[in-house]
Amino acid sequence: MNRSILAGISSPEDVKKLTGPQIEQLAGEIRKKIIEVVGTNGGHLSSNLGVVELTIAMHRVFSTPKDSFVWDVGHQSYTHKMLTGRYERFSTIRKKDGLSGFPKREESPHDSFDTGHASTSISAAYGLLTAKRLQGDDGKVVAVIGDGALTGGMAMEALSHAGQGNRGLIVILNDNKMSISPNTGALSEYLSRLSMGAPYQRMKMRLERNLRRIPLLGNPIANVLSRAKRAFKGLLFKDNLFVDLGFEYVGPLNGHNVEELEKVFRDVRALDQPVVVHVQTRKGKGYSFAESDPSAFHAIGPFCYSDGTVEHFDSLSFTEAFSNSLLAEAARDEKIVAITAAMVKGTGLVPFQHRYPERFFDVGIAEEHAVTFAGGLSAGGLKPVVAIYSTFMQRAVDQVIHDVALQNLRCVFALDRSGAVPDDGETHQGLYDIALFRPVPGVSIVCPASASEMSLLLSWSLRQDHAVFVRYPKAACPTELPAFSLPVEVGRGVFAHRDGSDTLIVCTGGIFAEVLEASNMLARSGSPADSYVLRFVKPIDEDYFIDAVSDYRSVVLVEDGMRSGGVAEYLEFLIRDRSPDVRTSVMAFEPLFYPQGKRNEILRSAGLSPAHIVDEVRRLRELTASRFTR
Ligand SMILES: Cc1ncc(C[n+]2csc(CCOP(=O)(O)OP(=O)(O)O)c2C)c(N)n1
Repeated sequence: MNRSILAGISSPEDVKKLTGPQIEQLAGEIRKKIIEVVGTNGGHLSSNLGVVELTIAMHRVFSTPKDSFVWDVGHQSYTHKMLTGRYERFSTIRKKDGLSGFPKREESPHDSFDTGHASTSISAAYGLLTAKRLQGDDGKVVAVIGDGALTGGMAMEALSHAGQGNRGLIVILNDNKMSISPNTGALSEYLSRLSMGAPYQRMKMRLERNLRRIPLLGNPIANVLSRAKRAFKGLLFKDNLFVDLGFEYVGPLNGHNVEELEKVFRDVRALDQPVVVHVQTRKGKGYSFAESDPSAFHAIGPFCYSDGTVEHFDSLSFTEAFSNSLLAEAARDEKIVAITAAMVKGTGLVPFQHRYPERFFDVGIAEEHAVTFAGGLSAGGLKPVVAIYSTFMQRAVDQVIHDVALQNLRCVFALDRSGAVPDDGETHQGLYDIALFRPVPGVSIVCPASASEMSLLLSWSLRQDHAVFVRYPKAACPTELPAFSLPVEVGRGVFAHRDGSDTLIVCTGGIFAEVLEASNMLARSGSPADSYVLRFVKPIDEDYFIDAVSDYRSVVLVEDGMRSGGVAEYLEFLIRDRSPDVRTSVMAFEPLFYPQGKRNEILRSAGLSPAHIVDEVRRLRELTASRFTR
């Protein structure tokens, strides 16, 4: 057995010294490690297996941190992490206090920009490059972007800007024909058509580089040739979007051939023009289960190596509850259409897609477009349901305001992964949606606490003539309670438990499971508290709410979103104003970025675990008791 090469790599300089056979061995070891660690911790498997050779070739030609790599989304950066001194810690990836599953500047000088959301890499890379040049630094900057992320509007905006800039930005387009699911849209078909002309591209680039080395005459000749080439290529290969935007274009290349990649990267490194290097890779390469179903292994929980099976949980998730409720509504109303921005599986829309293909739209990684498209569908008489993770909906705040709310268009926004989001870290937390959308005039926000509330509230949402957000966490639905089946009354919540306690816990639906656990702990200790689930974050029937809380001595308000701008903060003001004798306390996320961990770890670090809720109830009770005995 050969000695491990991977274990001996402490920096990219070590990668540069390897011979051909050693590189092959290294690629095998990296794949093995990725499969082993993702099998244990969960993570992004398919995308990482696809870029092993690409990353090795990049590190053999470029030298980070003098040169900079910007990984789009960053979910494919595992090989980069292992080659840049993080092999020893790799098994901690995505765990609390461990390595992040995404690039992080604070983690390593080799990570030049934090990513997590798609389509940012070209903008960030162009910014880094411009900063380098303006400060006399000749380091190279490489953006690596997938064909999925290229469908995002930001990527197009950045190409348009950087193509004009004439600085040597290098964009590696990692084309595996997949987003999470097969990539959609005209752009993806367009990339397939670009597969002609690779040898021509390489020959031309070498010729141009050699010409430019000739003193005096070289540059003018190369410029004439370059112009002629564009006209010639226009005839031969029709147009090329990247060339039209001002980039040189090379490719497509075999993204698993390190030698070929290296040669081209060396050529490209010497260019001082923006260039797109089109690389074709196989998503999931080297693990048969991931190769045959890359989508299933895109982002995956712990799985069994030998048969690729994932542990299955019996309990119904909020995503499944949404999926079922939407199907039931869609069967009753053919005006309902569903939209996703490249997250058909994650948002639970696969059954809808199969049952109603003509009423289903995957718009690609294009949240802004998804919302305005829904606005158009709504103005045209349909009932759009846009299912987007809370964190990605941040992209579309203006579209909600300008293209939906302002025109009072009916539209349902299903915000999956609201609240504390496990494993992915700061970039993926769903903590901001309430504070972002509560101030928007005319919209409603509802938070189901269970599967039956999901069904009732989604049904209510689809009967409104304005925009409604339905927000719910990545979690199992808690046990049903009779209160959750009570009919929806606008602006009013329901008492989950009411036993005449002097303390009430008020909560948003997404954190009811933790409130329930806290209530049980309090009941077991002989000092129960009542609990009230808001259902509505907006609107709030203020009179009804004040009536509901004013019998209590103390009220603890718990919210799975930011304190600032949240509903709990607002209700606390309301109580202080209208029922000043009631002592209140708000438990919500503080203005911090919350790092990765399991859901319960994140809630614990935010002071929102069941034990924290119990402590807060007790603290408030004691304060209240001392006030009343004084
Ligand atoms: C704004 C935004 N929307 C959605 C996602 C979820 N997401 C993560 S990776 C991915 C697919 C990326 O596809 P591609 O860029 O082709 O990379 P690949 O995984 O195929 O290597 C999506 C949709 C995201 N990270 N950011």
